Amino acid sequence: MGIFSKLKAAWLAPMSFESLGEEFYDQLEENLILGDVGTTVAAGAVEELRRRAYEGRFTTADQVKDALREILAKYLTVGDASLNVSTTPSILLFIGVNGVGKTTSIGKLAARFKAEGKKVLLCAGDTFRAAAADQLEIWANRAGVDIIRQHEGADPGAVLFDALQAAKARHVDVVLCDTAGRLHNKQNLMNELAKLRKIISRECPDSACETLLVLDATTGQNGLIQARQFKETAGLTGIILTKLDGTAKGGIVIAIAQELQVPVKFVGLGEGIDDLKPFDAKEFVGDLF
Ligand SMILES: Nc1nc2c(ncn2[C@@H]2O[C@H](COP(=O)(O)OP(=O)(O)OP(=O)(O)O)[C@@H](O)[C@H]2O)c(=O)[nH]1
Ligand SMILES: [Mg+2]
Repeated sequence: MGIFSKLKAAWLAPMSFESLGEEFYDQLEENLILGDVGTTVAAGAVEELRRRAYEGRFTTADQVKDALREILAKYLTVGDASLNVSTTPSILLFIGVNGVGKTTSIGKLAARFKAEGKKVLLCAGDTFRAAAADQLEIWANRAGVDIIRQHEGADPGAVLFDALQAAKARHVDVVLCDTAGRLHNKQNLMNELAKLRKIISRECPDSACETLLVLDATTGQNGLIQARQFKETAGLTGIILTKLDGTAKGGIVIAIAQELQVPVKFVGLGEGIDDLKPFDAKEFVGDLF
């Protein structure tokens, strides 16, 4: 259900746009909070809307909606929303809790880079289950790209090391590194991610490196807690928001962008190889309505 579905009545009611009623602002703020954008953004957005209304800028409900879209989109516009793959190799590390869509997003991005004519290498850094590397290998075949994998239980750092050496030797453009899903509050598992980051900066000091948090759009407030923890231990350069094809709207990324200043870079819209799109803040916010 969209953030504003409950507000329909308020939109349709005859309004005096010089002073949209207090009840409208209260409902709007409450619905923004229910939509997981966070209390800071909810209060800030309502405040800004109120200021514009006071300035007499609205004569139709559509203008109010447009203004709200624009205000919310501004909160989402932080940093650079494109992936930095400017060096050869460039390294993308995918992290996040279990089942959010890390491996699937890697498969989709691999196909995308391949279509752009880039040489792609996948790194099976999830050695926790043998099936994890198998799953990544299926994606490698689908996308028509190479993969570096080892046996189940191998040190993820060793697999990454191998992949980086191979990338340099084979003049690979982009290395996409999978990791095992982990809970953000399991410190030993989180430390492993910091170790992976160190290996990348040691082996490829001049490479562009992105650490991408994969986030399931159905995650509510817990998404912010996850993002804080992953940012603190592994650093984050971007977010991939998956499962936006469902009913979930993923409003939590507005709270994350506002608090952590981490941009959303791609969105997942299904399980297929083509179901990944660069993030568009205006479109995303429009879909909240
Ligand atoms: N509908 C939908 N399903 C998705 C999307 N992305 C991933 N999935 C599905 O979510 C499930 C989990 O995806 P994985 O890619 O295995 O997730 P993961 O983060 O690698 O999981 P772990 O390695 O177990 O932590 C699979 O069934 C995917 O097909 C998406 O954008 N939309
Ligand atoms: Mg996986």
